[in-house]
Amino acid sequence: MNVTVKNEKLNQWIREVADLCQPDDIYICNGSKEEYDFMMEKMIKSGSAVPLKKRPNSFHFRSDPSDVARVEDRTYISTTSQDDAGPTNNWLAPDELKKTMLDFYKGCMKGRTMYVIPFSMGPIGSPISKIGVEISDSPYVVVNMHIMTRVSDKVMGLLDGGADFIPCLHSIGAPLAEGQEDVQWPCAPIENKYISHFPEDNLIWSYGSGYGGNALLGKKCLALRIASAMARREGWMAEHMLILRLTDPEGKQYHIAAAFPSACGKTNLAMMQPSVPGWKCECIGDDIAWMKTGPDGRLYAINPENGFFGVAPGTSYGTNPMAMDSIKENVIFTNCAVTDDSDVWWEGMDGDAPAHAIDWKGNDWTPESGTDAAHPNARFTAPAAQCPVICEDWEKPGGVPIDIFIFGGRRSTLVPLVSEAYNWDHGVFIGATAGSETTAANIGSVGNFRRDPFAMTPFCGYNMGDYFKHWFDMGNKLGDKAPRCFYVNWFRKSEDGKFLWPGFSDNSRVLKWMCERVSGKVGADETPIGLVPKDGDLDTNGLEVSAKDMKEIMSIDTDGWKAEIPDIEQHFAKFGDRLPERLTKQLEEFRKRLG
Ligand code: TSX
Ligand code: MN
Repeated sequence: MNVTVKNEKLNQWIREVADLCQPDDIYICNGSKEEYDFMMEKMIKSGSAVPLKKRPNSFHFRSDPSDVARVEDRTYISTTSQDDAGPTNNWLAPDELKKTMLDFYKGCMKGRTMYVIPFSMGPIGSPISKIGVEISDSPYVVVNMHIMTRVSDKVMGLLDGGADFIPCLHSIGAPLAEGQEDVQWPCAPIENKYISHFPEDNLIWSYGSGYGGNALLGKKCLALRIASAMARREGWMAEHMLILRLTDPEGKQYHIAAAFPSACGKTNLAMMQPSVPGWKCECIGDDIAWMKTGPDGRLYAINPENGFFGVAPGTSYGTNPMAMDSIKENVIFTNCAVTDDSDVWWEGMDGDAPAHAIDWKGNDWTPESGTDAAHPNARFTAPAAQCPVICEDWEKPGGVPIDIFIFGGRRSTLVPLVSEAYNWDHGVFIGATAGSETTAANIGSVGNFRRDPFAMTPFCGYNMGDYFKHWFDMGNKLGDKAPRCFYVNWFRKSEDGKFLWPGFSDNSRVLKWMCERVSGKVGADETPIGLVPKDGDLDTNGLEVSAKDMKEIMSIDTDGWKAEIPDIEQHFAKFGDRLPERLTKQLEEFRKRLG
């Protein structure tokens, strides 16, 4: 071991894990550039990292084809009572799950180095931040954690001073026998993978996968699943939301937090550049928001992350120029295609496909191959500070005051471009019933509609009925200082199957209307589903959408909504007696408004 650890709880945990997992070596990380370079050099030598000539200090990794995404059916919320995990989570009793996993962990780091990664989620020292320590036998995890979280000896300093931390244990589950040669991406077979959360003791145990959210435990495991459970206990919020700042032509700032399920373009919206003249948009975060009430009673948000772990396919100068400019250097790419001139490529990138590349599986690829060159879930890991439109206040310890919550999904029919909730309870109803149609990028068949309350289904660390209740409790606490709630759908289609709304930069028109609602500059029309823009209030200057299409985008299909009611009832019924009455009341009022 390279460092003496003064924090007694940490010291003891490191010893316990080392006794259990039996690594050859223990290395305590300090987050330095030297450490990053050293680890990367080792991975280049072993053949797992490929340096990219076209992008300075950037590297490409190929995962095992069986280890390419989060494994939701191997993800557990392990609470004493199954009811506390609720109907949306996989559950195993803590005793049973820990016994199973301890067997897997026994000797699982033989032949490998055990890395101890102290990290902060949120700016180091912010009152909203939390410290985690990940123990992992994956050097790929270490370099990704360097970018995605704040790994630093300053964190170790806080720990030395007695700060508490969330233990996050990770192993790829691939010990090496004496003399055994390593493979390029070691991991365990699917049936041995476990992504386990013990919210009652703020503990994360992950085994068998080296990919993304399964292995970078600060993100989905800590900042969403464990943090959501802590947030409910402590009276704050951990949400699957982007955070952005909009500034109007007079210089007035608005802060927006928005929840969308996957494949709705959350990262694109987080970095969107307005088409409306005079309006400015800056990115604070693209995935997670931690929010606490401030001294003035308003809700303040921080981005607990330090980087972007973005889906590469579909990212282009057309869809997200600010992301493209964020990934020019100092980036880790995973499961992209590598071109003959040593750059990365993926489906949906600007320009023509390369005539030849090496695909994500390491095979020769040409446009005639008929297969994906990049895996649909290929990723870039890039420092948030590299985003050209990162907000100067993105690391402000106290966060930014949220004015607006947006809920959304991908709906080809029914849901209009934008509506505003009548009040907080109606906003919670919208969040709780929102959902999205599946695309090729999701599991499940294309075009299936699935409810995904607050885009939190895969990430809520406790019973979702209690989570709805927590939203109502936050509303009570915030009172008239609560953010206003809106519902958007960028994906409505015409009868002939064309997207009606141009989306992307033109979404600024929708955000502008929200800001004008908040500042009281515009009124709204009441409809059964909520408040919608009055004629002429949605800024369509310079927009090439016909009046007929605009009408269709905003049309309210009362019969269609009535037909949704039984599905909402079934959805709510899943939560049994944990469903707050205030949601039942919202459904009743909705039914009445529909007539
Ligand atoms: O991210 C998207 N946003 C939000 C942008 C800030 N996407 C991509 C979703 C996949 C991740 C969108 N796709 C959006 C959108 O607003 N809208 C659409 C649908 C759409 C696609 C293409 C066109 C118009 C709408 N137009 C042309 O192709 C010319
Ligand atoms: Mn996400």
